[in-house]
Amino acid sequence: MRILIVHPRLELHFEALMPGEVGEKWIQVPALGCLYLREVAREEGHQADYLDADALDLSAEQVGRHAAEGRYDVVGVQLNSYNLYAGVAAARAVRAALPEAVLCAGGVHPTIFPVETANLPEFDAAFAGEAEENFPAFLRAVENRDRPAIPGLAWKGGADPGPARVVNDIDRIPIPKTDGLPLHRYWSALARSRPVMPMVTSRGCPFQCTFCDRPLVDNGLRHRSIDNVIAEIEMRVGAGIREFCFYDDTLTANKKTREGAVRRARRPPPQNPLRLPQPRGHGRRLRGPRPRRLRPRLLRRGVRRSGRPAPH
Ligand code: B12
Ligand code: SF4
Repeated sequence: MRILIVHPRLELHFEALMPGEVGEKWIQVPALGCLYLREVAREEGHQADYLDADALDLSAEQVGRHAAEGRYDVVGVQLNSYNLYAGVAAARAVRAALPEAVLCAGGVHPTIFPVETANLPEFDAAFAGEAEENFPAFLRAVENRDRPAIPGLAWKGGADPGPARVVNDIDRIPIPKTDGLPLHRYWSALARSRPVMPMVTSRGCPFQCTFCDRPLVDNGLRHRSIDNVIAEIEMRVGAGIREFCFYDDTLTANKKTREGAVRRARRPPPQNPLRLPQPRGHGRRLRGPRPRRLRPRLLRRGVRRSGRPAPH
């Protein structure tokens, strides 16, 4: 099948209430969750594409036209609460332009409201939580014109699916490729060079803060191996990526992975043939569960509040 996964353009509906600089863009990166799903769909033998309507500044109508031109069988839309209106508008435009396509939603908003999202007229199904297990199962169901009960997958008019199954060994999840991405559009006000790519070395969090949504979707803290993390860095550097933004829920939770990866990335050539720049970070982000011990160790390992990348 032909699959399209859409990261809708962010449209702020309350700009008039905010000081100008709050509405300004300070970062543009792809939606990592969508890239992971593009890769698992490809592994299942589908032709899967990712449309970064946010980075490309595409309106809902343009997304609809793109879907129709590509004659996609399934269109998935990433929905967070902050881009809900824009995501639903994009799905509506796809529905109008390509009525035969099956539409689904995933992301933080359907994770919290799976049944309500699936029952919106724009969607046929919605995913709660991580979808690397469920997206291929959903695609198989669509091919078989079936609606099996799958934990974490809400069908229109169906029951609450409960929490999703997740991949415990997250090294098994394929590393997302960057083909077809508008790399030149990815940047961050915190970075010194472009393009920038987001990355996670772990998923989940061991804590249960009451104000946070993570415990709702948390399936325990899971880490990628150092080899797997380094393989992604090497792949990205090969594609011309110059800086990374790490978006782990709790980057500082596992000392072994974190320090191991930093140590490996800092090895002098030839052990570090890519001659990666010295890793840097932002001092205030380094506060972990044991800040007094952790910070000096990370700082010794080369993580800096600021600094110049080593010359290539
Ligand atoms: C990286 C990140 C960012 C980055 C990049 C955002 C982007 N372009 O994707 C930046 C720094 C830009 C950012 C900004 C903001 N963010 Co943010 N961000 C995150 C963060 C830390 C990680 C997301 C991520 O990549 N996770 C890793 C991937 C692998 O997981 P995932 O995204 O959940 O994807 C999985 C599932 O959700 C699902 N899925 C996801 N998409 C889809 C699509 C389909 C079709 C399907 C089937 C499934 C599916 O499958 C994926 C694979 O398992 C989350 C916290 C979190 N842990 O979720 C907050 C989070 C998403 N952000 C949040 C917020 C509020 C914001 C801001 C509005 C903050 C602000 N006030 O400015 C802005 C929005 C600006 C913007 N233009 O996007 C909230 C959203 C809350 C909500 N209810 O929607 C979160 C949950 C943080 C929080 N707890 O408050 N953010
Ligand atoms: S992610 Fe942070 S805020 Fe959320 S439960 Fe974990 S430690 Fe608490």
